[in-house]
Amino acid sequence: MSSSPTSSSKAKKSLKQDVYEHPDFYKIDDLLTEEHKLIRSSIRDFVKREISPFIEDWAQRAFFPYEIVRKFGEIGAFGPTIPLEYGGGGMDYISYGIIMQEIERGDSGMRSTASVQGSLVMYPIYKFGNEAQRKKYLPKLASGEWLGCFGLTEPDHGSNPSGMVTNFKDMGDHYLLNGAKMWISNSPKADVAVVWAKDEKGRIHGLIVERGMPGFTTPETHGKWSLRASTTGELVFDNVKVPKENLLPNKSGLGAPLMCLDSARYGIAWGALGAAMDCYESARRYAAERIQFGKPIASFQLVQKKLSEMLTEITKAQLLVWRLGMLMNEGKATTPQISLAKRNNVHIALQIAREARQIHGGMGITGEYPIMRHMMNLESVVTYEGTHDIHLLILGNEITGIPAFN
Ligand code: TGC
Ligand code: FAD
Repeated sequence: MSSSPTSSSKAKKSLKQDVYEHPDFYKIDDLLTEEHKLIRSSIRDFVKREISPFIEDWAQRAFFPYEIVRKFGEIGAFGPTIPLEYGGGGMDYISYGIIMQEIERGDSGMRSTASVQGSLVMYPIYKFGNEAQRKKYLPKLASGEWLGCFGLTEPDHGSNPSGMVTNFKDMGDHYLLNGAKMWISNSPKADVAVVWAKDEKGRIHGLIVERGMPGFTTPETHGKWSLRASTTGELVFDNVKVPKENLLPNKSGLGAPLMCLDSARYGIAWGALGAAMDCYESARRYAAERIQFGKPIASFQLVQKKLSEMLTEITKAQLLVWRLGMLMNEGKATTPQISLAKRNNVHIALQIAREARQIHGGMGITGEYPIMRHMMNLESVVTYEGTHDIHLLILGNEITGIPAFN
């Protein structure tokens, strides 16, 4: 019987088994605590059990498995750094990063669901909300009873959110919200949306908008070739009456949503590394098993070059996020440091996915292996939360003191 991994039955078996173990060439595990390793193994087990066996089918069908929201709540994937009294995990930033890494190892779209809920919905309510808002929303979001979304991007204002036109007027006993947001992860299923809009003076504020408020709709965006297991849509506000108690009172201005983005971009730096490691491990195993010219393809220098370069970039990226996590724990991480890590790690993940795709030959384009799905997902990850070039400009501004955005 042939031992070729192109045999469909063997490929299916290996997909179901999900034998992933992470590469650790520089013994970075020695830098982690026992608690970090425990968190990693429990999330990894969850991904192997609840995501890996189904994700190819969900992605192929562009199906968002809504029941994953409750399951993420049960394993503590929502708001790991939010204090325990509000239902969060009360964990440090390395733990948060590890959770994002393990989930994105399974699928970037699944990580999107978790990081939007934690960093972009729970974080602003915790940070900029009052006590009544924290108590009302955070426990339900942490448990997965409610799903949230974050509305910053508009059809005509993506990289430049300060130009947003979504606005609200003070009507005495309520605010009247008008406008539209686009490309919003989770929106079609979300119970609550943290929406950024301008007041009558042009100042940006966060508002909590709830499903069911008349004039608020969330049309789904169809036809994506990326993040197909994540649901994406619009937020449309047509004279929506928002109660005054739904305004986040403790911070206004563009700095408020940008602070949320710092937290989410940090999680993405870890997450993209997870996708990169999955591609690398799959390519390493495939190269050892796949025979061409009478030998495993792993014996050819050009394949070894690809694998060596992948491991080099993964090791550098692992060190980068670990150090950044320590800075986050100390409250010392800066926005440009986060930009560097998000930009680098998503970039190397995309490069690794492309090289891994080549190592898998024709099999690399199928759903038998995770590569093509990771590659297509990463095309969104390199664009959202600030594009590759916007992060370059954030770094350029830091180096030179001259903003080159406009
Ligand atoms: P700029 O003039 O630099 O700053 C405006 C004000 O904000 C302050 N600020 C910050 N405050 C706190 N934390 C930060 N990180 C901050 N960064 C800036 C700044 O001091 C200033 O304050 P003030 O008092 O002087 O007004 O703003 P700018 O308009 O020039 O824009 C800079 C730029 C281009 C870097 C920024 O707009 C940007 O990052 N654009 C990219 C947009 C983006 O990332 N959108 C993401 C949307 S959400 C998303 O994609 C979710 S996907 C999630 C998923 O599915 O996983
Ligand atoms: P544009 O801003 O139009 O950029 C187009 C190109 O121009 C890019 O290459 C960009 O780098 C370049 N460019 C723009 N300005 C400059 C400049 N000054 N200098 C040099 N180059 C420049 N947003 C949310 O608010 N919430 C979400 O939950 C969310 N989820 C998303 C999910 C998906 C699947 C996707 C694809 C996007 C999501 N986004 C979300 C939106 C995302 O943040 C934006 O797509 C992103 O910020 C880029 O905006 P844009 O698509 O309008 O591109």
